[in-house]
Amino acid sequence: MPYVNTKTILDKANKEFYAIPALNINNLEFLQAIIEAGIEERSPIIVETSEGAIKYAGNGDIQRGARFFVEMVRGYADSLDIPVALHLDHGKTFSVIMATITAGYGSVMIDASEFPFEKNLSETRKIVEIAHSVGISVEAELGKLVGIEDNVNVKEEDAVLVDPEEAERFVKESGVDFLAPAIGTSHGAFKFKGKAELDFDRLRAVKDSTGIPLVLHGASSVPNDIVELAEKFGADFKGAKGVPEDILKQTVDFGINKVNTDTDLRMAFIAGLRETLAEKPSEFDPRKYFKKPKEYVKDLIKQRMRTLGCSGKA
Ligand code: PGH
Ligand code: CA
Ligand code: ZN
Repeated sequence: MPYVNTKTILDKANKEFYAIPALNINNLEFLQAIIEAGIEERSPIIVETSEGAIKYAGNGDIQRGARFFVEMVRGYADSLDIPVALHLDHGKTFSVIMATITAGYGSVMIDASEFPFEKNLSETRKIVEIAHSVGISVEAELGKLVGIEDNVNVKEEDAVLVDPEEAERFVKESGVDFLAPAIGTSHGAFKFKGKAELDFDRLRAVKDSTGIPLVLHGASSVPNDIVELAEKFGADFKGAKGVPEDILKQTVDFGINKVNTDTDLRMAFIAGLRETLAEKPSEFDPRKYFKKPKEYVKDLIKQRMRTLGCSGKA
């Protein structure tokens, strides 16, 4: 049960009321940490890459980057007995979406959420037609999240929460497999100035009207112990704040099945890297200074899998 279509994993989660963290990677070390966590928790795994990650991995060549990730993830998945899926996160460029479909990704996100509803719908429908014709599932987004999206800053005044009635029509007319409704989260490490609050009523209404697997973007919790550890070794993450673990759990109760997580992995990795560099100044073997970062990333993911209820579901 190695490399699978993302829909297989998410349809089961939807039916059985749990969620899977969808974990962003840019390189080998994050994948290794994710795989280890999945094995130890017996959880299904969803790995995702942004367009930026694909460009990075391909050294500027998107075909090469997409193929690289498919080979790497499938190479690991083939030797496992837990399901592993590879997903394109925030696909915005037709050529990148096509490169991932051709390379063998299990699902793609078409993020046309910055456009007006009708254009978002038509762009999404176009990708659904192409992807479904080759058995690949599709995620789309409704409403707009604030924060950094692959280095583009979406301003607070431009944020819009999802409209549940629009969501129903959007899902029906686009044929999309998974939907990301904007309910108050944002990307990055600085999500809330005051209290962390999400619009659960809106989330519940979207679930009731669509019934499909729902995706929470901007779902990192930015754990205090990680922030403190990184700051102890010289980082400056002043004001960092994420979605508290108990709120994440509540989103699952209201219908979230895929929990997009990038910032937390980056922060755990950097905390471990800073610690190692500070404590072992004479070390120059990268495999050794990646050891602690990978451990911290793995531990964070294992904890998240328990919170979301996917441990033991593989
Ligand atoms: C995310 C990740 N990726 O699509 O939504 O969000 O910045 O909260 O990890 P975070
Ligand atoms: Ca978006
Ligand atoms: Zn996102």
